Amino acid sequence: MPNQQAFPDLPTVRYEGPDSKNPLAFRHYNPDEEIEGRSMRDHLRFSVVYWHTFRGALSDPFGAGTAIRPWDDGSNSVENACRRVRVAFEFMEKLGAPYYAFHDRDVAPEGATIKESNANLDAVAEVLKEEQERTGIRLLWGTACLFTNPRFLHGAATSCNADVFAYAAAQVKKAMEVTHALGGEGYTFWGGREGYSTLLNTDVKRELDHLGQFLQMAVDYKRKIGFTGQFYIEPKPKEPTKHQYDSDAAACLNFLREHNLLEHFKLNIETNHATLAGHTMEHELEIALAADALGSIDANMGDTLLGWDTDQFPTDIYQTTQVMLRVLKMGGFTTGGLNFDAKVRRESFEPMDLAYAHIAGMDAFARGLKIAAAIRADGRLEDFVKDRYASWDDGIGKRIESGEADLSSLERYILEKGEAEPNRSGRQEFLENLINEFL
Ligand code: XUL
Ligand code: CO
Repeated sequence: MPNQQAFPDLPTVRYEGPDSKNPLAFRHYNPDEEIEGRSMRDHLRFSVVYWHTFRGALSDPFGAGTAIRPWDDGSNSVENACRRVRVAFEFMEKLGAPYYAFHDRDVAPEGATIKESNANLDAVAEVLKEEQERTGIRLLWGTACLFTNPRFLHGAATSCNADVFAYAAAQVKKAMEVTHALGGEGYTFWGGREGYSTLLNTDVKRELDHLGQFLQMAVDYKRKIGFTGQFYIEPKPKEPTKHQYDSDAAACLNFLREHNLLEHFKLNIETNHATLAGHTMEHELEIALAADALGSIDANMGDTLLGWDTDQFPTDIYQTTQVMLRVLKMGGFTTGGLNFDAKVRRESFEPMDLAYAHIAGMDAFARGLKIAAAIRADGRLEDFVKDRYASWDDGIGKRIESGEADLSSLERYILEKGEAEPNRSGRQEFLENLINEFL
């Protein structure tokens, strides 16, 4: 039974079907319902983030935090941190979220020394472990916060100061150990300040090489402690820096390839980061998929009228459909999941807003999953794309794909043929209308 402390007005959220008017029920997320032979729970693998949901004060650059969190005494004590863990698990259990994710410094307070910080983290990890065992909720991934403390103002692994690199390494070592001890299924590297504000003071080549070394050390240590979770890199183009090195999926893949790290990492793609990079989310997912490197998703959405990382809860069904089309195309998540890296608006300051927000996100993705599965079952979209490339299935196309052609043989072919037939229509509007049939 869930604890009944911090969320007295939140019952265990249940599926009531599309006609329900109960705002504390799911209309579409029916965890045991099978889609393409797999339960919705296993398709979606929802994860609650600790940082926004339990540490976000709802401040913005112009104003103080507005969040009302009666269980939190606002202190930096380990006791407060441990109480918060119980609240987090009460919330996640009532919500029916199977996973969560955290940074080291979200769950436990930073001490005066790294030794003290490690002891704090160990103390809180004990409670995390207890609550994981009590509820069956698991850790999707852990990570280290290498961007909040002023020591990281020039970056962490890409800092101009070698001592800062060493500090970050020590912090990652500990965060990985704790993630491992908690049975984490992954570990994420988001380069909070791994980039630059101006090139005038920056040795790009040296910084990138340091980042490569840093990640290699993490790979080595992972092997040493027998941690088998998946490593992820999370692309983001800017904010807080002017430019982050891991700016988008393609840049991350190139970096990993250049530093011989590709086999050790997959990508954790975040919707609002994709749009900040000037891409659609589906573009980023396709690029990751094409390299067989799509690992996990930080599920949120941005606001096209605002130029920053608003981290809103994903409620746009068109977008969740596009995402789930790619997840299904991949054959489903293995270690990854849909991690709600999202925060309620500053105006949504009551504890119950956390529940409404997650229910909205979960239902939007459940609907996206159902719609995506229906589009796939219908088959017209897939057939159209397949057909569009039919010229590659035999004849000259097949010879090119199989490596049998060269420039001379292609010249002979086209001299004989005379002209390349104009291709068929791309039918974009027809396809957009086809998608709308299913919404
Ligand atoms: C920042 C962001 C991070 C990562 C984890 O924009 O998305 O919270 O997900 O460090
Ligand atoms: Co994120």
